[in-house]
Amino acid sequence: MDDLTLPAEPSAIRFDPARTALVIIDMQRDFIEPGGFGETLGNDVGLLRRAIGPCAAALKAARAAGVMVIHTREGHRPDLSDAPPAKVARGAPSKRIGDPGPMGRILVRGEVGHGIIAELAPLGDETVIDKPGKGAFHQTDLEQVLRNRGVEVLMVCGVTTEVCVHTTIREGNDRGYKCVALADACASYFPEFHRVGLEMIKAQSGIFGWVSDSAAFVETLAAARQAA
Ligand code: TIU
Repeated sequence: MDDLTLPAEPSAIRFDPARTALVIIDMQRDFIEPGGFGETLGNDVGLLRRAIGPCAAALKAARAAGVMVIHTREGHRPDLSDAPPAKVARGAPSKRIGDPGPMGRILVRGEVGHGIIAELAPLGDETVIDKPGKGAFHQTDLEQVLRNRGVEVLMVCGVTTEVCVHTTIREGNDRGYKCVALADACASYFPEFHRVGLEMIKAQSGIFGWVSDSAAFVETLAAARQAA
């Protein structure tokens, strides 16, 4: 397929669906549902639900168009050997990483809370990246996976905008990927941080990426299918 043009800010971006990945960041129960990591930090987890529908729409469109889909999950080994003490000890959460909660141990791999929400459950042939940090490249094989598929453009969505989405876009940009945040498919516990986080990406002529939205992504892929 020829390159497509996605409406975005600060400028439209051309992308080849065969060289593009939809990267869905950390749409896990631990961040989105009560009783998980997000709530232990004192956040209103309900604010993140607004990203679910747009993520699901982008996911459906990517699957239909054969765009590579990558899901990430933040979390740690059960023995917490990969959890930096500075991360575990930080702040005054109601429960720390590894403590038992209503969805199992907080932010620990294999627990119910660590799983991706049912609405966005990965299919068997989709890549799931387990990440110990905020960025999806840190201490993972994401870069190898992308290189093996010749991926050049990352459409990034998920939670939270200014933490794991931002860190991943910054990491991807420094590695040479063109990174696009799908604005409505991202969310934050702090709506103002969401807004400003997106502004930061596209400021200075797109200092580390582009900002578009789920409808633009869906419609661009749908238009290409109709034209084919
Ligand atoms: N707390 C918060 O806003 N985010 C995280 O801890 N991780 C992710 O963003 N996934």
